[in-house]
Amino acid sequence: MPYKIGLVGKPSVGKSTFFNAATMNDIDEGAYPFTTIDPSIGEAYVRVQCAAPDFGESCDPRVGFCNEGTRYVPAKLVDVAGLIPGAHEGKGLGNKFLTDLNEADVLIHIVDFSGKTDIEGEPTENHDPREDIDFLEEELDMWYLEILEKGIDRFEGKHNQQDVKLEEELAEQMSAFKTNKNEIKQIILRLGMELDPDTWDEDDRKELAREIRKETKPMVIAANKMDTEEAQENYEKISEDPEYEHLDFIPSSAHAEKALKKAEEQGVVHYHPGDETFEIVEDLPEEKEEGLEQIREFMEEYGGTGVQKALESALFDALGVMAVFPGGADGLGDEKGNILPDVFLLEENSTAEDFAFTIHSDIGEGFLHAIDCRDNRQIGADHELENRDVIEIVSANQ
Ligand SMILES: Nc1nc2c(ncn2[C@@H]2O[C@H](COP(=O)(O)OP(=O)(O)OP(=O)(O)O)[C@@H](O)[C@H]2O)c(=O)[nH]1
Ligand SMILES: [Mg+2]
Repeated sequence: MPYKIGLVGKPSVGKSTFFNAATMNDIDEGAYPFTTIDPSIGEAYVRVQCAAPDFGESCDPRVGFCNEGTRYVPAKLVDVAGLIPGAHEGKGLGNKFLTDLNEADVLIHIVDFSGKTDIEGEPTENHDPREDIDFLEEELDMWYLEILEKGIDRFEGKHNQQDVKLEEELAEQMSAFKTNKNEIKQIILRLGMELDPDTWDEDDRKELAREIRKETKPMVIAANKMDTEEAQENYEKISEDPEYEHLDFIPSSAHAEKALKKAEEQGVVHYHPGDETFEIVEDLPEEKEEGLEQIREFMEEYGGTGVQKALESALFDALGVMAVFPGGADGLGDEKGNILPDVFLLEENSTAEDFAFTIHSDIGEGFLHAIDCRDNRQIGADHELENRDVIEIVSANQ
């Protein structure tokens, strides 16, 4: 299953624009709340340094593409409806949003840094983006808390039965969040709480819900609409605010990314998504050239449009995945001679055997050993892989 990145935020922050820029789709964007109602899923790409050049080869990707040693690997992106305070009680589009969101393994919180939309996404002036950052986390926590409370009730209802374990009941109730009993138990103990909900007060419950949310829905923040002066001023202020020091903001402009991709399609510029700048390759009317030069100024200041960076930060930093290439000790080509056609994204600390199961369950079932193609060393089932490893799996089921 490919990883899914979800876009969250209040209405009108630019989620759909970001989605369109990253996936080259054309879903509705609008300066009014709840432009989006039904979720869209599209294919975006994250960059991985290709392993083929390390072997003096160039690759033939089956999916995605490779550009001068930078491999663009597909990842799913989900755009959902906006969320407003009180969503967990059904405000706005309410729980529908939350259910759609559960599809995602990791979130990008898109925040309108220009301050030109209020907390419900209606036009205004001088809105403080910090309010948006706080409310979204709170809203997600309340959603988790509600489900956690149901789990606690479920446990208490079975209290007199033998062999009922708290962590099992909670994990069962919260299974839609892709958690499990071990994770829940670890979080409870890490918080210094007892495995007995009778000893928990309201704050304990809330803190537990928050920690489970953080663990199961890691998140990065994209400071969007950074092409506007107001957003740049807010960014200066907020990045110096000690209360927000623990968060990493990725300055972004979904507008700029979309404009550059369109210009690339029209053959007007050379731009590789994620690059810090671009090249104009055609004579343009003055107005159009000026528009592009403004985008360039912004990109040079912030190191690109931020769209690609946000996607990669979500997957590689927040979720912590790595890229592993299936290869062969006798050469990197498959049966048709294609060089390193595949690359898989796996959780950090995955083993050679996990990798075999990711390729195919049959290959995993028949796992004998693996070979690290960089030094032709044989490795065992439990050997932990590293980012950009090239691995041959030797399986009885090949
Ligand atoms: N200046 C600027 N405006 C942007 C940017 N991204 C989006 N917008 C504008 O913000 C408005 C809202 O954009 P959408 O993409 O529809 O926002 P959304 O978050 O999907 O909104 P809902 O679907 O209603 O939740 C539109 O007018 C966009 O043109 C950006 O990077 N810079
Ligand atoms: Mg939208």
